[in-house]
Amino acid sequence: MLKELLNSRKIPPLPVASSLEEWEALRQKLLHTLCWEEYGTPIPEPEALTAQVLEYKPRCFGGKAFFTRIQLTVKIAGGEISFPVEAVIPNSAKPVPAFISISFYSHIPNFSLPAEEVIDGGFGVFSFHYTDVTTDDNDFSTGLAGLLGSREEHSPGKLAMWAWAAMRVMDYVQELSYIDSRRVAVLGHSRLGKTALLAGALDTRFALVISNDSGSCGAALSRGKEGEDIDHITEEFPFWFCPAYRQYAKKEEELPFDQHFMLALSAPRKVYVCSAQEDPWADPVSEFLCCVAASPAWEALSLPGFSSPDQLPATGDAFHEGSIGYHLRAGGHDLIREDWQKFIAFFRS
Ligand code: GTR
Repeated sequence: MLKELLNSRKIPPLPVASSLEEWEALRQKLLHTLCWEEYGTPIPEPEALTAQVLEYKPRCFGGKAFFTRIQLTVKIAGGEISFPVEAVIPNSAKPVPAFISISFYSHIPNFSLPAEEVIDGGFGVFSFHYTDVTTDDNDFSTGLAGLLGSREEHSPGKLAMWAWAAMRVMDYVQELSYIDSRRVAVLGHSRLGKTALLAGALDTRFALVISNDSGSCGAALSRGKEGEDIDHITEEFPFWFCPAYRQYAKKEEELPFDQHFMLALSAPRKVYVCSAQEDPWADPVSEFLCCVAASPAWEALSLPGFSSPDQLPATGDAFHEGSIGYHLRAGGHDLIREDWQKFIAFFRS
């Protein structure tokens, strides 16, 4: 039944490779196509990066963790930008794994980040507010956007800029002695879930890539998708993408890829997709099918892919056995404690 459903979407077959070397070359080609057509060409690496500690609390959550707030300053050819990053890290004798959260909030904890629970799980968490990097609108004259020159057909959109910022946080994190930099996940919800997927595709330092309710142009197949489609999203949020992407509005069938390519770009690392039952705009079915369709990338490398049953999941089901994790949560479009609990369990597995 699932196979038929997927076949009915008529998505392009995913190119795969059986050796890591071949896959990396292919992955770069696929990444280039996705960036060129959808998110815009990647922003170059920075020339310099500095971090200034603004605040440090050696003991929080009863002494289980410490808190820091730093100001990250990044220099690129066009100039310099600066944005704050907050972190809560377990007070541990050994380096700990961590999440980098691309966030709608400026501070932690917050409604979407149960920091104490993350600490208790043995993880640190770094978080930055996405609009501190560049605004979420058509203004390309300020913040990071203002440093990148004129906006052309294939220039990076705002998702690519926020993804770039997550990579700069990783530049900082990988130098910290108290973090196990081989175990750092990138995570975001909704538009920031799309952003997390792109960051994970661009930067293989992320061991796990987590998309929460990212939907259209994130973890959901575009072909046959319910709710938000390319026409809606490029009409309302043209600035998230490169201008050229608009040509696929109502012409999904002409895309040379579908979003399962995006999920596959995380291979051979791990990726997690979370959907919410009352989120038809994102379309949980198209997110689940996208996981099924991305699975061959791992399988070709003799890694476990997506161990899906032959049916759509019931609410609460999580598939943790493979390299792709998935759960469908009851309730609406949100990132909540229950989601974090599943991410933590998956990251540990
Ligand atoms: C919606 C948008 C979605 C999703 C969401 C969000 O308005 O249509 O693609 O990203 O915003 O970011 O909250």
